[in-house]
Amino acid sequence: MDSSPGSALRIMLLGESDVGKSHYGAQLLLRLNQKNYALRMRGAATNLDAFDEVTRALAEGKSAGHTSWTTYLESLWPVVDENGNEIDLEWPDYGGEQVRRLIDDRKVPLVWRDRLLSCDGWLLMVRIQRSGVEDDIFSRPLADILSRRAAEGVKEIRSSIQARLVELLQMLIYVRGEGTSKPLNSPALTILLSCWDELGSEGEERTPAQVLHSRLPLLSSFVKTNWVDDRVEVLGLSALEKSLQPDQADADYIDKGPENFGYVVLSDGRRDADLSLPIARLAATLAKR
Ligand SMILES: Nc1nc2c(ncn2[C@@H]2O[C@H](COP(=O)(O)OP(=O)(O)OP(=O)(O)O)[C@@H](O)[C@H]2O)c(=O)[nH]1
Ligand SMILES: [Mg+2]
Repeated sequence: MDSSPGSALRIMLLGESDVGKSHYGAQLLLRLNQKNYALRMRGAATNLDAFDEVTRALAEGKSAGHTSWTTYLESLWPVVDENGNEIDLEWPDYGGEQVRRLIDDRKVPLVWRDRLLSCDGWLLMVRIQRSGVEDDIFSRPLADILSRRAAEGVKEIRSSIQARLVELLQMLIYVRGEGTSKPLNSPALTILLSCWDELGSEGEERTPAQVLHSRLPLLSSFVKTNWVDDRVEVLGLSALEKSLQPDQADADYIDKGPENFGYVVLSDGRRDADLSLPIARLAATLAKR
């Protein structure tokens, strides 16, 4: 295999804990090692430790555990696209707790600042089924919320997930020094609605942008207002295609192999087994600039 240096592509994968970052990483690796997808490996990947445990669990038809919150690992995946463009993909895996802290503390530690400044595109993973729009000041009048919380004896008003994600994006845009006075060209952004299989019939009837608009309207309009149309994309992702258990093997997974599960939902709602498409498309968008 050829492993001459390609053009470096740093993707900042952003997602709180439990959105599916590690399982996507492991399934993506399996896809990249096959020949029939938009991206494929052209040399030896380095630093795959982060994915070993998940890959092992999936081969046994089980799901793996959380990534320790202090972990931050970056692996280098030399890939080539269908047009022969060689790309060195830097792919991170980390405990999503770190992103939660960025939002809660409203502070971006230096290491994260450096990562954000040097990356080319953002891939924001949102697990829509776990992102219910709770009551917050964006969805209901404050007086309503206060009276309900008082009745329920709840003291703290937490912002909803969509408010937190908007806050995260605002913070990151600020760190990159990109003002929002005009729509953003850079960084290109892909919102990946993960665990799409959990949506059931809604996932069959709606496109990813429609799901984002109906479930997380604040995030949807923030992105529409602040990004140039062709620099942002909303896709669905089901890295596993179904729920797996940590302690009970799924017979189908063992029979067919984990590489035969998982799909991406494209903007028009079509499903595609090629889990490398979100990255291939982001790389193509970045190449256009
Ligand atoms: N149904 C379904 N479950 C999934 C899918 N992808 C991941 N999961 C499950 O979601 C849970 C979280 O996935 P992880 O990949 O560990 O999430 P993470 O973002 O790496 O979480 P942290 O390591 O805590 O940051 C696991 O129990 C997975 O089995 C999917 O496509 N469909
Ligand atoms: Mg993880």
